[in-house]
Order: sequence, then structure tokens, then C-alpha cells
Amino acid sequence: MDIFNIPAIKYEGAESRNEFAFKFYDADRVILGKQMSEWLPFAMSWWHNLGAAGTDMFGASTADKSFGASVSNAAAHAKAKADAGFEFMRKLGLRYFCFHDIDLVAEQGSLAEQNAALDAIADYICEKIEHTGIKALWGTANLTSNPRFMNGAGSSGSPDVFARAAANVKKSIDLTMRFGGRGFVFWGGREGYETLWNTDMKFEQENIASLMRLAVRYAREKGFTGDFYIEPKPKEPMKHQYDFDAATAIGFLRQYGLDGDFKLNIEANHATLAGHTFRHELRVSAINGMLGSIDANIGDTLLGWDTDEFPYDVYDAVQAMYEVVKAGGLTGGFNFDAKTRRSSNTYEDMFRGFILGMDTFALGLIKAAAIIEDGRIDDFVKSRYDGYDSGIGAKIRSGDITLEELSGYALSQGEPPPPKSGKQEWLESVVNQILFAPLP
Ligand code: XUL
Ligand code: CO
Repeated sequence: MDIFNIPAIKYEGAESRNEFAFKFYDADRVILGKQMSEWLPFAMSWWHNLGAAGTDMFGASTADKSFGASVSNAAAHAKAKADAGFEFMRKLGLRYFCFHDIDLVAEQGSLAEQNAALDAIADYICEKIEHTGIKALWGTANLTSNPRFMNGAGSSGSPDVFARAAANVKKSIDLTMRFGGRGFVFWGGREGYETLWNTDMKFEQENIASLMRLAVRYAREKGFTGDFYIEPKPKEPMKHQYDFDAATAIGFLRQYGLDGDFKLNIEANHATLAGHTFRHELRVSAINGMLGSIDANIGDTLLGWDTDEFPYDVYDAVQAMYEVVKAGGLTGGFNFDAKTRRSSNTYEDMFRGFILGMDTFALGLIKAAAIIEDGRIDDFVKSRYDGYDSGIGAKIRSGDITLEELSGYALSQGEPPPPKSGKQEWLESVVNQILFAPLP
């Protein structure tokens, strides 16, 4: 029997007034040679969608995420969540999910007992994977919530805590592999500091890298061929987190020789917390060959924390999809690391959130493709640097030049002619023209 009294969500087109229909996400529609569903491998986050019930610092849960089970019975609740999750994904046409170990079944007892509880629910989930073809996009270990991780996991001052983190990572890799996962995430939750007075930053970063290296070695030996990801975030819960942003994470991966196995999972809300745009973080990842996966959400720029809202900003999504399409797509996917607002507290709202997010990214894709096909933006960017195609410019690009030669050239030329206009206003108006033109 169904848990959600809602039919499967279908594409009905931009004119539809049906709340429970896609207006723009048309899975089979071909855009730039690929189906929308291929450009946009959407995933459900187990934690927000099946777990988050609206609790905040000022008040209790507003939503019921028991899915008909008794929450005090961990195994029964875990099964009810899996039932709800697979029905939800099937009805929305989602082919992937993302999870932390302890999203699957509440933490309990000793490590051996917890692992046994995880094995039991994993058997149940594997049956569902077999029947539906829905798989994990990525898995991860929650190394932040339990008090033992209050000083971090890899960065903890305690080797016993480090060992426990390693055990949880090992189990989470096993689960990810059983669920056919494409990737494994390290989000550095409490890998950071509150004060440098008590922190050996170098020591902590070396240990985080060791934990990652051990995870890679274990997973590769077991035959895992997917990507590892770092998911950058600058702060919250810690004052400063080591994986601050894409550039910092890339530097870290290269410093410790992890760049062959890792890419980045870029989260929109984390980008803005770091003082960047979502697009900036995608571009930095892409030009370094490290754009792996996306946590699709949006923050509130008036608030200084991670609000994890469903993405609604089409302009933002167009810019993101422009970067993704230019990078040739993702090897990972688009995980809705997003939760409905506290007052959107019904099961129907869970569907409304995903319809909003999927339609927003579908619009982003349609309009990004239109910008690329229009060609004016790309032509302009190319022409901006065309002085480097020949003469002194070509020599600079090839590296076949010295500082003395450049100085001689500058002396012979006199004052350089004024640089070409950057034409920002025109480019922005081209984007608006395409954005608000009828849908192709
Ligand atoms: C926290 C966050 C996590 C990661 C997975 O800010 O984004 O949910 O995506 O640990
Ligand atoms: Co995230």
C-alpha cells in the first residue's frame, strides 16, 4: 500500500496549473544531444527528505517523518523510511539517492551492533534497488553528530576517535558499494577549529589526509571505481572548516597526493557561505578537472547559515547549468541537499519541494543551452583574448619569450592602446533577452 496519496508526477508543460506535475522537467526531451534525465541525474537526500522534521533551535518538529512506523523501534522505522523513500523516488522519476550511514537506521549500541543494524537495513534496501533500478549516487559517513566527534574525526586529537571514524568510513564505503554508488563523499563537518589557541592545523590536516588515503586504498582494493568527493564548506558547525571552498580543497588534495582519486561535490549554499557564487565554485572545479557532483540547494543571502532550501532561483540555475554543460556534464549528479521549510510540514510538501527543484534545474538547462546555441556570449569571450592568437600574444601563450624581450617590445610600442570594452551590460542584456524569450 502506498504511503503517499499522490500519483506519479508527470510532465504537463509550462501551461499546466496542476501542483503535482512538472512544468519544465521533461525527462526524455533531448537538449544538446542528450536527454534531460542524462544531463540531470537527480538524487534524493535520505537525511533531509526522510529524516528532517522541522526541528530548529527554537522549536520541535513540525512534520511527521514516522511514515506510519513507531519511531522508537529503530529497525521498523528504518524500513518505513526505506519504503517511503523508494515510493517517493519512483513517483518523481528519481534514479538516485544519497545517504549517511546513520540516516539509514538510528545509531545504536556498540559498533558491532550498529554494523549489524546497518547490514539488516542494507539487505532490505538492496532488494528495493533490485526491483526498481534506483541506486545510490553517493554515500558518506556522518562524522559530526555523535558527541565523540566533537573535536572532529580525522582531525580529532584522539587516535581512538580517529579509529572509530575509520570504522564508520569503512562501513559506509561497504554500504555505498552494495548500493551501486557512483561516489563517496567526505564533507568535513567538524574538520576545522574554533580557536587556533588549541589547534595544530598542520597536524590535523595531515591526519585528515591520512584518513582519506586509507579510505581510497580500502575502496580501490575492494574494486570501487567511482570518485571520492570533498564537499567544501567554509563554516558551520565549526568557525573555520579546512575544506573552505573549491580552491582550498583542490590545494589540499594536491598537497597530499589525493587529486587522482578525488573530485569535488559543490553545494550552492556552501558556495555563498564562502563568499562566492555557486557558479564561481563550479568554474573553479571545472577548470581544474575536478567538477564531480552537485548538492543542489540555495541559501538565503540575508542569513549567515546553511538554510538548505530547494533551488528556486532560475537565474542562478541557468548560470550553474551553463558551467555544467560547458564542462560536458557531471560524472556524479544533482543531490537535493534541501529540506522543505518548517511550515511546509506535509508529505505533499516533500513532492512540491522536488517539483520546484527539478523544474528550476530543467529551466536552467533549457536556457543555458539556448545561451550556448545563441553563441553571442561565447563568441564575445573568445574575441576578448584574440590578441593572443598572433604576434607578441602568441609568444606569451607559448612561453617562448623572456621578460627582457617583453620590456623591449613595450619600449618600442609606447603606451598600449586602450583595452577593449568588457561589455558587461550588453552581455547581461543578452542573457535577459534569452531568459525571457519564449521557451524553445
Ligand atoms: C552539510 C551538508 C551535508 C553533506 C553530506 O552542510 O551539506 O549534508 O552534503 O554530509
Ligand atoms: Co551537502
